[in-house]
Amino acid sequence: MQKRAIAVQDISCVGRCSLTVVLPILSAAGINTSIIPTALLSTHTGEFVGYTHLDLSNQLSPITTHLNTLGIHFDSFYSGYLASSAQVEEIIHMIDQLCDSHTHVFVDPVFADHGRMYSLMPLDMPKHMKRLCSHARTIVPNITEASLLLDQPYPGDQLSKEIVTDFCQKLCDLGPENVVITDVTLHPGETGIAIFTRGMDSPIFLFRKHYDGMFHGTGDTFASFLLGSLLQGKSLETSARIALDLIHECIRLALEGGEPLRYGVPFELVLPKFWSVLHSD
Ligand code: PXL
Repeated sequence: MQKRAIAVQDISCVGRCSLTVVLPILSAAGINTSIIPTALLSTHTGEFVGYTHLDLSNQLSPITTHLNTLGIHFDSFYSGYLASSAQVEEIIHMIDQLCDSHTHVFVDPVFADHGRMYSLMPLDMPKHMKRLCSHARTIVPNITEASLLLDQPYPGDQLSKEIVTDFCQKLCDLGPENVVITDVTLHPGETGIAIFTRGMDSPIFLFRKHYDGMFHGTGDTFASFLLGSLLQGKSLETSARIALDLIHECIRLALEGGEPLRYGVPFELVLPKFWSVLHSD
């Protein structure tokens, strides 16, 4: 039976992030993917000026109420970028209405990167997002979001294995079983991820060559590869490894292709590889 997911995040018309990335990647993984848009923007909020922003909060409850009457089972509920901190309550309500005990609740607490909150993000978002994380089975913060969720200083280039381990343990204590932290740099020239499941003493670290630059939408792209792979039955570690290799290749292709980086990464070009890696043992 085909797996079914529902992705709850914004539509940014241009810039390859959130739903315009999540939907094709989960579909390429063979997942029947529904969406609930949280906001409609002309572009993402990084490196563009003059973008439009329509908060769709007033649609969330009516959509949820209607979908609830359909009685469908979602194998995964995936939340990402939210238009306001008030939307967190709506998302928790959606989880209550649309998920059952078998639904993999996957939360990407999208609100900050490189030590700073995104433009338009209310300052109380980390506090609210922390509540949402407590409802998740898996969360995928970057290192900036991890520190803000835990109300810890952003470690910057002081980051160490001990700090990442502490963050992973404390994030698990909020409720999730799995934590994957992205944008982990312990040594110059390398960036990677920390993969942690409750009960582990320390995370599994995976590193790849570091590319300089701001790569918009790569958190959403990484998370979508990870979830697609998890839903196809791969383990957390294998899925995270697949997602890391693919996002690394996307960034390499973005730099090679020469398109301005604000237009996101060419994830379309690695979808055939994603499909074949999902179908190999
Ligand atoms: O990629 C995260 C993201 C999603 N959606 C919007 C954004 C961003 C990051 O800047 O602005 C609208």
